[in-house]
Amino acid sequence: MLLLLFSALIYGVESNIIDAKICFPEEFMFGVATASYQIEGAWNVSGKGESIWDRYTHEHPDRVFDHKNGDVADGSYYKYKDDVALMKQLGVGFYRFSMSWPRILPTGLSNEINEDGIRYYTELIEELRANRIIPMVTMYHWDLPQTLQDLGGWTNPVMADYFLDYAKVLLDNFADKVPIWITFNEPLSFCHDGYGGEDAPGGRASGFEDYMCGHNVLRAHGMVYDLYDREYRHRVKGGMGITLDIAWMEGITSSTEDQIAAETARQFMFGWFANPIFSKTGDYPAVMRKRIDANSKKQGFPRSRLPTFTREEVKMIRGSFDFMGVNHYTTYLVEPGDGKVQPHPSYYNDGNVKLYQLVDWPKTNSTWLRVVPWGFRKALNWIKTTYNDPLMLVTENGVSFEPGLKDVKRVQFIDSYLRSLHAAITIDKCRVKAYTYWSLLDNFEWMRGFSERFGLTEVDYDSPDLTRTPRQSFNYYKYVATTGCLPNNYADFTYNSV
Ligand code: GBH
Repeated sequence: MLLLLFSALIYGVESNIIDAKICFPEEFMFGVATASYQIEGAWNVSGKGESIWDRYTHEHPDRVFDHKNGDVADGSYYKYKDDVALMKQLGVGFYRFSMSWPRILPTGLSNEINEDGIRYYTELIEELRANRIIPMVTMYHWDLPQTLQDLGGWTNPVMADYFLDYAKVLLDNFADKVPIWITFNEPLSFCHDGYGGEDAPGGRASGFEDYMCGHNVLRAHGMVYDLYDREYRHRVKGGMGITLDIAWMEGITSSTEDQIAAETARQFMFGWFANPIFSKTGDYPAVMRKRIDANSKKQGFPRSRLPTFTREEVKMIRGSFDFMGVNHYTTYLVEPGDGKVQPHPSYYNDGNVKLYQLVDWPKTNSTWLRVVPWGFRKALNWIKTTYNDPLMLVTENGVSFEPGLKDVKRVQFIDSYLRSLHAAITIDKCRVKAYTYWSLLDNFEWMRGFSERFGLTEVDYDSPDLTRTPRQSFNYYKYVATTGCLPNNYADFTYNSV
């Protein structure tokens, strides 16, 4: 007995020496993220215009898993001070949130500014600054004004001009108070899922409208960066980038075919938007150009379904960043598809790869999301080598589990992904300067409604005041955000511990 106790003590001491504490660099920042439609509610209050998500969820409640919508959501339009108080308690250095285009410009156009929209975001930013939390603003997180969708939305080239007008309103009002700007959140998601799939506006013209959307979004991004560069940068302190989603694509075997398929998948999913902005050459990835041109021809189209940039556009878009925003959640295994060109075009047929996830990768509450921490490190390294070592901010990483305050699985998820990130930074020298957990709060999870919970904070949607209660993971993340280190034993972070 004594001997056992003694050896346990030795083991404890030894393991403390061996497991040196994992700490992030001094200047590394921790934050949390949300997005306007997912949390604000107040969908038709004080002059706000209708967005495509308002229209879509109202017209097609059946398409949303729980038939719900963001009309009320977390009520953050009213409760933003509670949200900031939570962040203060959490000890994060910054808050990534998005501005609602139709709340600021109800018709989408800048000749009519909704003063209440400006007031709301001004007060939110002031509340953050009063609590020493840096605002990081996403200009567009998917809630396009419906009026602009009536013109074709992102498939219409004119949208780039209207986005530029909108961006100018934001910069005129907030550039001196907001140091970090993100033009778009995940163009792959809102172009492909929105115009080629099931998300709002529900275009479902994959292989066609999604490419048009991507093209106009890239042009819009380049134009807004150029505006920032010319008219704001010299008088404000800050920078601008774009946020792209990278699911890590790993060859299913080390065979050449599988490795090529994995690289093709990376180019179609990430390179589509990253290559025009972050590569030395600019423009679309060669493999996309080649495949979509060839498939279009075989399908009898007189021109490629993938639009072409002018030489000036390639130049304008190339290098239009101060940092790369990276969203990362999960990993897939890749092998080549059947190689057949279908008569009916689609983005998936153009890419022609098969994606898998292993059954022994831990499940979450989202079918697409399995827990694969090592993919994070690989993804960051691939970005580092492919795009010449850009400065990166992780703008989202998170996980959904069933409701409940004792979310030890979420603690495990964050801890394992942070270890992977730490290795990428300290061992591989990836230049990552920030990590953002998605999300501060449970929120409206798009087509999954409120059925998928990503929050460090639980929201009780049955209570009249939408009560917010910190989960165990909130306490864990508080330790990380305030110390910059991972706890040696995260089991210490029980629900009652803070
Ligand atoms: C992020 O996207 C979003 O930026 C954020 O708004 C969202 O709340 C968060 O993820 C959590 O989901 O259902 O099989 O069709 C992450 C990338 C791309 C992941 C679309 C889910 C749909 C898969 N997302 N994808 S499926």
